[in-house]
Amino acid sequence: MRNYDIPELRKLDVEHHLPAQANYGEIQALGGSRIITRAEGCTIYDGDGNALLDGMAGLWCVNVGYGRDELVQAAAQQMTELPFYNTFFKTATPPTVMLATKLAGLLGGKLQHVFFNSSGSEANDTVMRMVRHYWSVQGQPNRQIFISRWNAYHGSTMAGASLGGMKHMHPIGGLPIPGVEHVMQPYAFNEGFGENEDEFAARAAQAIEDRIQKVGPENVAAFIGEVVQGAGGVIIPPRGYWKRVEQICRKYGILLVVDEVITGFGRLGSWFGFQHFGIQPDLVPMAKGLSSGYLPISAVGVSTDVVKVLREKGGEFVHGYTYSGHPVSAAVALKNLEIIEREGLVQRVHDDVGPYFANALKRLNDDPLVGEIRSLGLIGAVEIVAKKGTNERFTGAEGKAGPIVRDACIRNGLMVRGIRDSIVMCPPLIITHAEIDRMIEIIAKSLREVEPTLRALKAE
Ligand code: PXG
Repeated sequence: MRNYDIPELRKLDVEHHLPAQANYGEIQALGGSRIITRAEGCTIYDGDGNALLDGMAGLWCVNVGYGRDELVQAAAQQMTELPFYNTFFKTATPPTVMLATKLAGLLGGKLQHVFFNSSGSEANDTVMRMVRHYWSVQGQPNRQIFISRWNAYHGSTMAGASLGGMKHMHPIGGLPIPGVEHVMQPYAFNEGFGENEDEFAARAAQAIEDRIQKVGPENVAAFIGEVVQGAGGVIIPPRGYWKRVEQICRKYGILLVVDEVITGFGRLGSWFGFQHFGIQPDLVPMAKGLSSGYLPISAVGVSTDVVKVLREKGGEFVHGYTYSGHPVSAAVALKNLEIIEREGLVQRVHDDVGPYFANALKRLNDDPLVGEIRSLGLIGAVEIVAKKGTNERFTGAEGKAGPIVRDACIRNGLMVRGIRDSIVMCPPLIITHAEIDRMIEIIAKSLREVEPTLRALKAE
């Protein structure tokens, strides 16, 4: 274990480092970021000697947990043999081809082709260009529009953030770029509180059809959605929603893009979320759990129907990244998938830890601050309300409850995400029952600790 001069690192962090999605004034006032120095299993350690149970699998990605020597060895071996070669010059490398083949098998059905990138955002940029190109070469260049949902997260690049429906992201960089339409999200606790589940599913899906008709079906290229919205607050769509969305896409002949960046690789107890919901997308962006975050890599699964058009009419697809199909990332991803398979982690989420997590969360149900708990596989959320039995937030402090509870959880040894008035969890798939119990205990304790603060905020 290396010894770091943490106060010096924090000082240098302020002086030179601009972290992702941060308020730089706030980081400066804080005197620098928390420095995470090492991790093992489901636990991360900071430079001040604190151990934190990682309820977020890093950033929704470390599916196989930390400290996997096999992944280190896979990277070392590939780096020794061939650290880099590109896929631009009618060339490819063994791990890249093998990973594409492996993913085609896991995706199944018509999803038999894979385009590689380094991040989820890049994957969605690829989706946008490929889909528009697909329509254009078929003589339908007017099919430009992507229909997405408010509060969706599809990345941080110009296309990714535009496809995303995070309103606060749009002013930064003058987004969204043209050709993206946002419709209501299937967020029952907010948008459909007290509504019958089937009716809410129908209403949320109808919003998509209404928009298609409004902008003209002949102008619509695709619908894009996360199977379960992650960064938006772990929003699990109501029963029947996805089937309806699929039917609408088929009815108007538009492509269905299912963003599996968070939900892929076992998170919901299936290899991919679309399999859980029983739908057949045309394109599937994925990242994160593909390599369990050990190295950056993302992919877009593409159907044979789309590739047929690209092959017959597409000409050169002038798109790609230096690191598309990076051999070291691909080798690590292959080994990561091997671990997931060998240890039966997808089945484990489905049969064991997923249900255990759902049951453990129920212990929070009686807390006066808890408005709803929800989970699917190993992803979950706790909604924080001012008045039990309602979805009323703390007035004067709307959107602040999540971060306040999160900070208390961190003080108590658990890393979670606070998203507006909820906290969300997405632990490594290897988490034990005892660790799940600890997670719930810490959340319960933290809720009790912050209640006076939250009630005081209300009075503000
Ligand atoms: N799609 C989805 C569904 C995501 O969750 C991306 C695309 C973009 O991936 P990259 O690798 O470009 O980050 C993501 C990423 C948060 C948070 O605040 C979530 C993500 C990234 C950063 C922060 O919860 N998800």
